[in-house]
Amino acid sequence: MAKTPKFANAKVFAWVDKWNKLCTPDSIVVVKGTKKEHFDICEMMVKKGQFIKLSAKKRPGCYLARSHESDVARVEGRTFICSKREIDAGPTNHWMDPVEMKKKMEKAYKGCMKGRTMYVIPFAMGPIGNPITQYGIEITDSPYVVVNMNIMTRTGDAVMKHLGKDGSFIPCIHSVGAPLKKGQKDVAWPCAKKIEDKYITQFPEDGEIWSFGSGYGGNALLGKKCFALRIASKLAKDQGWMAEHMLILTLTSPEKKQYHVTAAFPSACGKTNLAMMLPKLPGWKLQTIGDDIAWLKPGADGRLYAINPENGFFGVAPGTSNDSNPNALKSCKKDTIFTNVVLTPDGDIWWEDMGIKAPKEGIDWKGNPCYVCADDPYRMGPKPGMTKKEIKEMGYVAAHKNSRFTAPAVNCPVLDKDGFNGIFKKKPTGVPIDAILFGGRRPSTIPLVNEAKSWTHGVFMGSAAGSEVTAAVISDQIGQVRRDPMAMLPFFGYNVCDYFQHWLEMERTSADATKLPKIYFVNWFRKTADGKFMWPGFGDNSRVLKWICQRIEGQVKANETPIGNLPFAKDIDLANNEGREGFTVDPKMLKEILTVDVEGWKKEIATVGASYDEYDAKPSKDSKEASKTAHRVPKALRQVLADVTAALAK
Ligand code: GTP
Ligand code: SPV
Ligand code: MN
Repeated sequence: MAKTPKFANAKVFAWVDKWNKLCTPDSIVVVKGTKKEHFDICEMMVKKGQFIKLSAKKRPGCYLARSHESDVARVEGRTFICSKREIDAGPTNHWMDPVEMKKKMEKAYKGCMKGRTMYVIPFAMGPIGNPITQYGIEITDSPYVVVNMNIMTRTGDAVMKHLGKDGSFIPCIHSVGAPLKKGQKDVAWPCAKKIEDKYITQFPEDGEIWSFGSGYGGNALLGKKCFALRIASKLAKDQGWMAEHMLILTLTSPEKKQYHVTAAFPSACGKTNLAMMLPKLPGWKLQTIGDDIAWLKPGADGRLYAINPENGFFGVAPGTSNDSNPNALKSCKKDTIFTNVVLTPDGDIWWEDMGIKAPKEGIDWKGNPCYVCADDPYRMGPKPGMTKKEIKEMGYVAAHKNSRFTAPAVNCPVLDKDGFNGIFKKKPTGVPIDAILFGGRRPSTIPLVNEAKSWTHGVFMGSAAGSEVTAAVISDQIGQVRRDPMAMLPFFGYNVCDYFQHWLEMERTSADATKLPKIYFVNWFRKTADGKFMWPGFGDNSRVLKWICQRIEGQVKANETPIGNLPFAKDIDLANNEGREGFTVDPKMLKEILTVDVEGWKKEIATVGASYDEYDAKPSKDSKEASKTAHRVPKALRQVLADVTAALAK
């Protein structure tokens, strides 16, 4: 049995000792967070066949991993919020009694690290020492998780030192759930293969995260969704701040005025892209602070101040090209881990819609050979000489739809270094937010941009968000529209109704509510009847950001409609509207996506009402305990719903 190492911090010792005894690893390594240690682990994984080292010339410091076919995305069906009372997890979460869940999971953890090394990762969510930053200790038996955590969070000695003798942290335990017998050879991607053997469990009241059976993304990199969203959203509610699934960007106008914008879009709906977008509009400059998560705290001046708790980007690979997101491509030029993309013969990587011609031959995400398509040099198929149509009909892709790159934020050429380090005007406050955007993937009905008439109306817009389900989650509903309030559906750490109420409270408790950000709803994804995007998106989205800045400054009028304030088409700046087909704005389409589709909206609002009914306390054994107002959709939001319904009927 491995001996538990000494730690200055008694709580860290107790956490590691507990799991050492239960999981019985062969050895224990405490992660120091040095470059050498990081690359030593990567090279060890190369030797074990778990990583492929990419060309030192084309992708220095880069590696490719291929996951098991059962382990390619978040598993929402196996994600649990284990509060004492079911009603506190709410109707959108899977729940189990925490005592029962711990008993059940402890059985699974028993001996689960046999034949493996247990890594102890001290990590920070946020710049070390920043007043908003929080800390964690993740125990894992996955070296893949260690090197990904090294990129996605700040790890190692500096964190341990900051924790000192009695600093607090969120304790996290993770195992791939695949112990090795004596002499048994490891596989390329160990995990529990059956979905029902995987558990992603949050204990919001204990502030603990227990994950078992998966090695992929948010299931295993526990600082990300489990901590920075599920656990943090509960902390934030209790302490009066917000933990949101939002990018943060800095926008500078030609007049050199700076704006900070956050945007909450569901998984694989455009956060990374907007966060590092290259504006098409001349004179506008955009810089990145974060691409997935924002922690926002109210300031004494009434404004909301935000930091990015992360240290890297876990970005969707397919679709990332020089046309769509050149800064993301540059971010993964070095020191990046790629998962489930295509390996090319020259030791580089490739994916669908990378804007680069496919190699003649490659290895697809499953490790099988793949070949350039006969009639489209930008596609690959599983057999030589296949046509685009044949490949499409098979539903074949060479890079998995949720294949990802894990890239260090410092690689991003447009990183706002001050903002990224939580600094504004030389103080560690985070950046003051001017606008909050909500959005989703909506082929119909939802206009390009819609401004909320008030904070409450904005909260309503967020609560009413819907989006097509994407490959970021293992689901049989991919492509169908589902309600995804504030893009947080999979990430609420508590009851969704109480979360809505918390958003409303931010206005009530603000030192100056007139300074709160203005709220907008955007939709880059409207489609024509024959399935073509009506708006070019990407760099052209700068045109919408400019309109938002002009609204903040009171420089343009808006079309006041029953659903909110829409731009007049003439106010969307079409400067530099040149480029390839599909990458320019069609003024006729622009008119259409700025018009209220009254019949579509009537249906939309009815669906929102139905979702509210579902959120209202479902009968559970706690229902009697629940008061009449808690755990119910706030009256103020029901009122907006009624007002919009009435206005549409006129
Ligand atoms: P998560 O990391 O899962 O939270 O996703 P995300 O919100 O960061 O999504 P991301 O920016 O990676 O975009 C996902 C997919 O949407 C990619 O394939 C993009 O090419 C595509 N996409 C992003 N922005 C736009 C846009 O403005 N228009 C269109 N048509 N597609 C977009
Ligand atoms: C998402 O699904 O929203 C992601 C990817 O950002 S994961 O980290 O796997 O949750
Ligand atoms: Mn995300």
